[in-house]
This record gives sequence, structure tokens and C-alpha cells, in this order.
Amino acid sequence: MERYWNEEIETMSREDMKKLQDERLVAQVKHVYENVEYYRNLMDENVVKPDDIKSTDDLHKLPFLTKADLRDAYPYGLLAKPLSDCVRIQSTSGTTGRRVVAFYTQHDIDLWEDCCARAITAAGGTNEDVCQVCYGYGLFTGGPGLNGGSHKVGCLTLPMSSGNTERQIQFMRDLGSTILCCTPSYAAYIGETLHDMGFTPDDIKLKAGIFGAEPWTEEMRHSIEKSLGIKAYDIYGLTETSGPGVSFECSEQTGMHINEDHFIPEIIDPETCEVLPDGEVGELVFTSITKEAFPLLRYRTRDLCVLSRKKCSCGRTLIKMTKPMGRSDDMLIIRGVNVFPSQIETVLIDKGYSPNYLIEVDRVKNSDTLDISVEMNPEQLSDDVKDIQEREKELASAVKTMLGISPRVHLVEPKSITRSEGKAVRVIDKRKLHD
Ligand code: DLL
Repeated sequence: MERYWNEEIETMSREDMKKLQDERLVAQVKHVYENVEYYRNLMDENVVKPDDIKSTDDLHKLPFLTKADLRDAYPYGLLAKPLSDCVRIQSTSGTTGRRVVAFYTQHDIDLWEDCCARAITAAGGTNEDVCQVCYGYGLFTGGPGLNGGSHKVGCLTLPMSSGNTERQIQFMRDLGSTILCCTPSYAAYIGETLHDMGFTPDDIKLKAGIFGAEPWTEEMRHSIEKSLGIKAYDIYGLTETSGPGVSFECSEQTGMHINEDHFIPEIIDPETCEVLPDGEVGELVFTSITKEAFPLLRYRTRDLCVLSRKKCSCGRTLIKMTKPMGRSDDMLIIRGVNVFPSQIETVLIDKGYSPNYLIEVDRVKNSDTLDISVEMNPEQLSDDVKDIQEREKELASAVKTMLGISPRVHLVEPKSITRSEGKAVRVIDKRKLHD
């Protein structure tokens, strides 16, 4: 039987949800206009006043907010509450020069943890569960968010953070962890280490995993489910909108339900900014209608996905988003062709290779090159060079069928590609290094 954390909200009729969103949006726009000078100026420039926003039907009148705005306003420019009302900050890693600092009141933390509790409950979690959280703790939102959600649900919470994988497995076995929360790439690594230590899924009690923070394919899902003997659920979120829990998967596993009582989603054409209908691929935009300290109106996430209002067998009426296929700024343009790393991952795993791979793009004599290194499993190893070359060719041709461009494929030894304990780095674009 499907379990809900907040059945009233999660199964609310569409009409009631719209009413709730209408009310919250009107109040939120006022709150932001009155308290955030940066956004007030943006609205004034776009000749929109809070009174023009009477319901969600008027959402399109509001200006968009971008990452560049967040950078301009760093650190306090988008704060909508006095600092004395804030109790926490979280932040992105900023490795790409895009550090974002988000502020939270205690109320914001409560709502955020509630969203994570919904995700854990949808994955079957109850107070009988032992929830091992191996997302990073600290400024990254993964650890603190799932930790708070796990407490709310009443799970026995193991705040492991990432790393020290053998110890993770020891705790998992000794304390009988039933739910694992981490990035999908780390889950794959934990699965691999479990087998290397001589165990099988029968030696652990895990039943579900809640994996997100990076793109991952259906093929990766099946591979993790098999290696850990679990059902793997997706979870999505970003620091700007609190963190994990903006959307989460249910038992149907066909996309993530968006917590629409807190976040109104839109899909836009990233070039023209035109709002697109359900079913079309575009950039996801969120308006947070309950956040106090750091509310963002029409924030452009850069994540590309599709929205769907199809009825879900789990009984939830919350709109669903597909797995983001990657960020628009992660998309590679190779010889004029748009390439998402996830397309390559699909081919590799589908052909029976491990989810450990590295994509390298370079420019040689004015022409783009694409090299894909992928690890063989121990049973795929061979001394027969010809045989390996044949398999490399076969993989290259499968990638060409998917992408329309030919890569060079290199089958490499097991364990030769660095494993990830957090967000995996799968792409090295050397063209950027030369520029
Ligand atoms: O990654 C928050 C999070 C933590 C989500 C734990 C899920 C689990 P940021 O570091 O700000 O926050 O990165 C946000 O990660 O814009 C997406 O591009 C990507 N992302 C997050 N979840 C998914 C997912 C956290 N399930 C950025 N699938 C987002 C694909 C995801 N990409």
C-alpha cells in the first residue's frame, strides 16, 4: 500500500492545489517586493507591481531570475528576512565559479525537511527503518536535508556523510540499514565495494535507495538495483530552492512528483523564454511560494526536463517531472551536435559495461574529438588484443547510432577510473582548457 507523509497535500484535487498556490503566490510576491530591493528593481524595470499578480495565471508577468542575478546579489542581496531571523546557510561547492549561498529561517528548515520526509515515505520509509545518509554533510544540502527528513519520519538515522566505503558497508551490516541516501554514482561504488568484500545483497538489509544530486539514467538505476538488491528512487532539488526534496519519486518510478504546495514549476524554451506546454522538453523554472528567507520567483534552473500531469498509480496528484537529462550548460556541442553525457551512459550500460566511464572532448586541428574510456568488468577482460579492438569498434558504432558522431572508445582495466563519493565528474572538456 502506498504511504504518504502528507496525504491531504499529496493527493489534493487540482482545483484545491491551484487555490492554495494562488493564495501563496500573491502573498509571496508581496513579501519579496517589500523586502528585496534587488527584486523590486527588477519588477519595476519590467513594469510589474505586486497588485498585477492576482493568481498563478499571472505568473508569466513576473521577470525571470537567473544564476547571474544570484551572483550579482551575493551574498545578502536576495535576503527577504532580517539576518537575525535566519538560522542556517547552505551553499553550492562553487567549483564552477557559481557559488550560491542560501539562507533559511527555522520555518524554512522545517518545510525543507518536510519535503525530504515525503520522499523517504514515498520510498517506503517509516519509523521502523534505519536510514544511512551518505550524502556529504556541511555546506552541501544533501546530508543535512535527508538527515532532517529521516528524523521527521522517525527512522534511526546514520549521519555517515560520504567516503570510507568499507566502513559504510560495515555499519550497513552491523546496524541493518534499510534505506541508503547518496548520489547514484556513490551508490554504484558502494555496490561494487560490497561485492569486492565478498558479500552479496543477501548479506545486507537494504530495501530502498534515495539517489539524486546528479543526472543518472534508467540503465544506471537497474545496475544499482541489481548490485544492492534494492528499489532505487530518484530525488531532485537544488541549493537555490532549499536542497533535495523539491521533487521525489514514488513506487511507479516514472518521474518525480513536485512538491507543488511549495514550488510552482514552469517549462520554458531556454532561447526565447517562451512558456512551453506540458510534454515538451525545456528549461525548468521554479517559483518558491513558501520560503521566507530566500524566496526565488521564476528562477531558471538550467535543468532540462518534461512536465506531465498524467494520473499516477500511487494516488498522488502532484505534477511529475522527468529525470533532468542534464543542465543546459552541461550539454556538449561536439562537431555541431548536441550531446548529453547521459546518452553515452545509456549506450555503455545497455551494452553490458560498468557505469565507470570518462568522456574527454578536445579540439585537434580545428576538429572536435570525442574519446570515451570505459572500464571492463573483470569477466570482460581479455588478453586477446584483437578481441578488445573488435569490442571497442562495436561500442563506438553503438554510440554513433545514438549520437550521429563517431567517438574513439577505449576499453580500460577494471578499477582504473577514479570512483566518486559525491557528484561524479564524467566529462573533461579540454577545449575549454585551451580557450
Ligand atoms: O544537488 C541538491 C540535492 C542533494 C539533490 C541531494 C538531490 C539529492 P546543488 O548542489 O545545488 O543541489 O545542485 C543542483 O544538481 O540543478 C541539477 O542539475 C542536479 N541534480 C539534482 N538532483 C538531480 C537529479 C543538490 N535527481 C543541481 N537528477 C540541479 C539529475 C540532479 N540532476
